[in-house]
Amino acid sequence: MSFEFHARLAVTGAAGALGTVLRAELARAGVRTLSLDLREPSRVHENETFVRCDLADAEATMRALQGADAMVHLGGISTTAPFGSILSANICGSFHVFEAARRHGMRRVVYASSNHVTGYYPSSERVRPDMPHRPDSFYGLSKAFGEDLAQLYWDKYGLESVGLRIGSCYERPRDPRMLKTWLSHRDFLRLVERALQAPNVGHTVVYGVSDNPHTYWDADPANVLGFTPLDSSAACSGTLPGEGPEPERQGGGFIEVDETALDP
Ligand code: NAI
Ligand code: 15L
Repeated sequence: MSFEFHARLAVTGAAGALGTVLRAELARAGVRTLSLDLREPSRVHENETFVRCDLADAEATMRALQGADAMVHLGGISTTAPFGSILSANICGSFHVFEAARRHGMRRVVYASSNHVTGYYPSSERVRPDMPHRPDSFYGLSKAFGEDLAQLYWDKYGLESVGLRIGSCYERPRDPRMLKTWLSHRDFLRLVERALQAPNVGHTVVYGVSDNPHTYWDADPANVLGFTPLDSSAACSGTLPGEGPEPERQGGGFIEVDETALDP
């Protein structure tokens, strides 16, 4: 991995699963990192400054992101949740983050979008990033908002961004659906590195998925970033509990959740 940063990289969602994986790699590469989260990460590395910050708080987010040259925006709610919490953490939070990037003159934002932007497509369909959004949840809807926000900030303010529609990023696939959606940690790190460093991305959206034998998505657009996956779920096929019929819709379990029923 060659994270060639001479300036400072901001990482939101630093204490989360992917933030933890990414910051460990940034620390190994000696990148100066400005980390934000609601909660303190279990470890703060050398070359890293941690700021506790609620992204729903515009002023605090603006202040916390001062001095960063680019950003990987991972922070927010990462699953289905009532609309009120999605609104503050993901929708307002992403707006504050992009606005801070603009005001502080950052050169690029890498945005952790999600496959749930298109989770309502049938499992039988192959989906490309340029096809219409079909979110499967308020969560997926907030990620669709984030992608459009990124497009607006590119068109209107020239702030470059890459939206990564991450599949299922875990150490190993955990269920049969993930045989199709899995993104290994190693491929995640390589994808983020390319998203930060590929030239002239404008506003680009790609699916983040490993080289699995079958997948729902056209992963080729990620080639424009110079990314080709190294890992595959093939070795895990036949080893997972409950292997059986695949979900009818790509979003799997997110389809079943009625988030309106979650609201207090
Ligand atoms: P995570 O839930 O482990 O981490 C998210 C972090 O954001 C948490 O540490 C949380 O404290 C922080 N956060 C939540 N609300 C916040 C707020 N208002 N202000 C500041 N920080 C806040 O999620 P994970 O797995 O690390 O995912 C990172 C990003 O990637 C998320 O945006 C998620 O939606 C996206 N993603 C992840 C996938 C995966 O397979 N892990 C798949 C698709 C998308
Ligand atoms: C996501 O967007 C979630 O953040 C993650 O926890 C997984 O559920 C993943 O999608 C998935 O679709 O498997």
